[in-house]
Amino acid sequence: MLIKRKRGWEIPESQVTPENIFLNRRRFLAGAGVGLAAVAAPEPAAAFIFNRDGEAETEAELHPTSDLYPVQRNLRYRVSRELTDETAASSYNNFYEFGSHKRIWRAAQRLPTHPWAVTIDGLVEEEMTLDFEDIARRMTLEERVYRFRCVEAWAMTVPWTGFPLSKLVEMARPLGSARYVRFETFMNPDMASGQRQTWYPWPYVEGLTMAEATNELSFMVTGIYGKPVAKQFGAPIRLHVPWKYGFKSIKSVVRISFTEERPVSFWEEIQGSEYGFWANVNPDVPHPRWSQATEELIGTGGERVPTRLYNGYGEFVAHLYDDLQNEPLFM
Ligand SMILES: Nc1nc2c(c(=O)[nH]1)N[C@H]1C(S)=C(S)[C@@H](COP(=O)(O)O)O[C@H]1N2
Ligand SMILES: [Mo]
Repeated sequence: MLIKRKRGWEIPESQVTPENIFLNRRRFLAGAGVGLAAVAAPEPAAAFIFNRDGEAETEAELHPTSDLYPVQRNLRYRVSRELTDETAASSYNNFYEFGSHKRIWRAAQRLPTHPWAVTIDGLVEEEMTLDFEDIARRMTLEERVYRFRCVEAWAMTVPWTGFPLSKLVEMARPLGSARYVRFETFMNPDMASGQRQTWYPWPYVEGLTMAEATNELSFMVTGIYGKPVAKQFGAPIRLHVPWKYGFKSIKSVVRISFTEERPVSFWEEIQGSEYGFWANVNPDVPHPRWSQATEELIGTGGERVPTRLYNGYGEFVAHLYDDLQNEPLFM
C-alpha cells in the first residue's frame, strides 16, 4: 500500500487545529531529516524551473527569499473545502501577458523576477521604489488559506503566503486625499508575448478603494503551497482579494499608486459592461453570458459547488458596501 505523507498544507482545512498544523510540520521536518531549504524546494514545480534561455536556475537564484518559508498558518481564516491539488493549480492559470488560454505556466517561466522593484507613488508623503526582497524581509509573513473564484466560474482553495495589504498602505504613508489604490503589472512585450497583442490596454491595471485595500482580507501574496510563489501565479508579488472575482487579483505588481480618481482596470477598459470595478462575487447576479450560481473546483475532475455571496467572506466585507447600494457591486 502506498502511504503518502501529507504536509501541513495538504491537510484538509476541516482537520486543521492550531496544534496539529505546527506538529505536522515539525514532524515532517524531523522525519525527512532535511533542513528548511530542502523542504521549500518545489516538487511537481521542479519541472517549472528554467530561466529565459531555458537553462536550469538554482533555487537561490530563482527565489532569493526561499529561506523565509514555510511560515505559520493564520487560522483566523478558515475554509471548509479541501485544498486544491498543487499540480492542478500550477498548470491552470490566467495570465494574459503569456497567452489568452490556461496553459501558460511554461511560457511564464520567462518572467525575470530577480531583482524586482516596486514603485509606490501618487498621493503619498514621499514616493519610493522598493526592492521586492526588502519588502518580503521587512513584512511579517503569514500563511492564509483562501477560496479563490474566477469570474469564469472556476474556483480553487490554496494556501497563500504573504502579508496584509494594509501593512503596505501603512508603509506607503498615503495623504488624506487618497481615495483609491491603483496597481500595475510589469510591461515587457519582448519577454511576454501576450503584450505584443496591441489591442489589449497593457499594462494590466487593477484598483481598490482605500477601505477595500485596508480591509483585513486584502492580501499581498509572496508565496503559495509553503514556498515562494511560482511565476505562473504572478511572482514575485501579487494581490489576492478573496471576496472579488479573480481578475481583481493582479499579478506581478511593479507599481502601487494612491489616487483621488477611480482607476480604470484592464478588463473594465476592454469590456466595461461585463467586468466592472467592484466585481464582488454573487451567485444571484449572472455574468451577461453565463450563470454565476455554481463554480467548478479545479483539480477535481469537474465537481461543482454553489457559489457564495462575497465568495463566503460577507462577515468581513459586506459592511464596506452599505452606502454603495446604487453601484453595480456584483459585476
Ligand atoms: N497581470 C495579470 N494579473 C492577473 C491576470 C492577468 O491576465 N494578468 N488574470 C487575472 C484573472 S482573470 C484571474 S482568474 C487570476 C488567476 O490567478 P491564478 O492563475 O493564480 O489562478 O489572476 C488575475 N490576475
Ligand atoms: Mo479570471
